[in-house]
Order: sequence, then C-alpha cells, then structure tokens
Amino acid sequence: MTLDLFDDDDGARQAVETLAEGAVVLRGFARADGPYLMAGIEAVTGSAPFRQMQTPGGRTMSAAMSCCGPLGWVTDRRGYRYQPTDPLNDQPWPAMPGAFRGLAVRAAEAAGYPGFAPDACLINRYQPGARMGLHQDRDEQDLSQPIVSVSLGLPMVFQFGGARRQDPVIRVPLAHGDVVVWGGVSRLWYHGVLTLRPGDHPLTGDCRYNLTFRKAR
Ligand code: MD6
Ligand code: FE
Repeated sequence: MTLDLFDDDDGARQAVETLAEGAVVLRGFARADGPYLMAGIEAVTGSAPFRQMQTPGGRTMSAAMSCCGPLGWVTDRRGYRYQPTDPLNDQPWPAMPGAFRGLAVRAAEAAGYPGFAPDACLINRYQPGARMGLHQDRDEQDLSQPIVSVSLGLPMVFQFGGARRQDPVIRVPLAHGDVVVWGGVSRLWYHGVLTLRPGDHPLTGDCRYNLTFRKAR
C-alpha cells in the first residue's frame, strides 16, 4: 500500500493510500462534512425511503438502499439497471444535495480525476449483520469516470480483489469519513464489504452509510 500526503482545505496533512492502480482511499476526507451529509441522507430518504431490493436471483439484499440525482440504481427480478424514477412511486429520484455533489467532485479531483460529473448517487444503509458480497460495478455506460464512495458511521471492512471473482482480495478497514475513489484500470475489479458488527456511532447510531457517486450515462 502506498502512502502519499495532501493538504486539505484547512492545511491539515491527509493520507492517500493507493489500493491498486487507479484506486485510492482518502482517509477522513469527508469527516468534516459528516453532519451535512447525514442531513442530506435524511432529506433524500424522507421522499425516497430506504428499501431492501431483490436481486435478479430472487434474494433480498441485506443493505437497504435509496438514490438521488437524475438516475438511480435499482435491482429486481428483471435485473440491475439505472432509471430516472423511483419504482416505489414512479416519481423522479430526489435531487442530489449540493453538499453531496460538492464533496464527490472535490474527492475525485484530490484523487486525480478532475471534472467528475456524477449523475447518480446510491445510498446504502447497513445495520448489524448486513454485508455486500463480491461484485463488479459495471452497469454504468461511462467507464472512463471513477466511482466516489463515502463511508459514514460505523467502521466496516472493505474487500478489494481483481478483475476475476477468484482473484485474491485485500481487506481494507473503512472508517467514518473515509472516501474511496476508484477508476482507471481497476474500475471493474471485484469488491464487497464484510458483515457489519454492532456498534454505536455518535452521528449514525447503529448504522454505516455508504454513498457511491457514479456517472452512469
Ligand atoms: C460499500 N461499496 O462500501 C459498498 N462500489 O458499502 C461498493 O460497492 C463500491 O465502495 C464501487 C466503488 C466503490 C465502492
Ligand atoms: Fe460496488
């Protein structure tokens, strides 16, 4: 793992860890924005509530999800896709809060991806026992743009593998405020998160939230 340092807005030194070519963790990058991001999650999920979606194979995902921005990611028996409306009410997804977009663009830039223009933000909520198995993020049309992934609340272990499901994985603990930015050659690599353990976080209580920003079209 490579360590680099950058100065944040207050001049504090921050760590950048390289996970693979194209993929970095910006430790604590979103910590100061935590309360604004939580307020955004509450606003979005007031109109597009968290729900546990079905996989095409008929299983219920253990993480609960919502979306904001022009496009939302959904899964049901018909498959995985992006769509402009919430299937619960056929209304457009809530707008992406300004604090969300601003953070995502700054994080992408700090990681070497200037000009990030996300059109979709997936919000995952994990409660104790929830996990996400190894998967690829490959439903986006524009694979030249990175994904920006923000962790809030309880810590969780991220697994990061390779181009094939059976490739070896590294385990990366992600804490409140950490941001993973990932594109380039590792954009389609397999990844997931291990089961969330119980805990209590001052901002999020018994949950971990993850925001992933994508350019889907
Ligand atoms: C999570 N994250 O951290 C799940 N995907 O809860 C993802 O699946 C993910 O963090 C693509 C890029 C970054 C990610
Ligand atoms: Fe993913």
